[in-house]
Amino acid sequence: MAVELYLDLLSQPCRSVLIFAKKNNIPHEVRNISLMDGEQYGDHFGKISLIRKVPALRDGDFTLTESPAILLYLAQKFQTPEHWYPADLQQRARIDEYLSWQHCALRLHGSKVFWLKLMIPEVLHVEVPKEKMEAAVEQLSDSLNLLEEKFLQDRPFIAGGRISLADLVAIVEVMQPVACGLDVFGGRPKLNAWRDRVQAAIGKELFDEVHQNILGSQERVKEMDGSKLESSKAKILNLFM
Ligand SMILES: N[C@@H](CCC(=O)N[C@@H](CS)C(=O)NCC(=O)O)C(=O)O
Repeated sequence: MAVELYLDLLSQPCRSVLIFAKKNNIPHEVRNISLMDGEQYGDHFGKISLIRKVPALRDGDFTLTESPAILLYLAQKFQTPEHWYPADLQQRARIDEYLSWQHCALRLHGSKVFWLKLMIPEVLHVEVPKEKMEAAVEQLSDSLNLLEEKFLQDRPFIAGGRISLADLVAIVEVMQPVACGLDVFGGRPKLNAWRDRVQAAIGKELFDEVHQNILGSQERVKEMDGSKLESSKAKILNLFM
């Protein structure tokens, strides 16, 4: 039976889940939840996830939230190739270490730049002070430094010689600030080379297909109706400003 994946591809963790499912030929059906239209607050989605965030998974009577948990569930249930989450204790621990770190670092900082540079001024029509923007770019830069210096070091991928869940979760976060026009890879040859390896391991076609929406954001904001975000506006500003 196919698992149901509740996704909005503007969301980084949703992209990692979809890439993983497609790359590994996991039988799945996508249920689109448009965050811009507030569909996460609907009655049906409330039965899938009380947290009301995407991604979420339904497998028969079983429901699951949180992308690392979903990725690990899919990897174990469908016995995906070992390199995604190797049996070796220390390689596995390296992946767990990255997955634990990234929420409050690369994920938070990349999202913040995306919202401050694009969504808040262009869709919510709130001016972002220059110092706030600069501080957010600086925080993101610190996280990217750690990705390069601590997590990658001189290895081709985070856990060693092959792509793992850690690289997948990392690349989708790195692409978020790229989507608002920030030159994330400039002056970072190590990050550039890693991105190329990750893209090649995923497959360029799949990578581009899943990132198509988010990479069109600078154009799409022009048509977005900010009033749809009115009920979440205070929460968003509180989180990022
Ligand atoms: N820790 C969660 C984060 C999920 C999350 O923050 N999802 C966002 C989109 S990236 C969401 O659904 N936001 C909707 C909302 O907060 O209303 C994961 O890794 O899956």
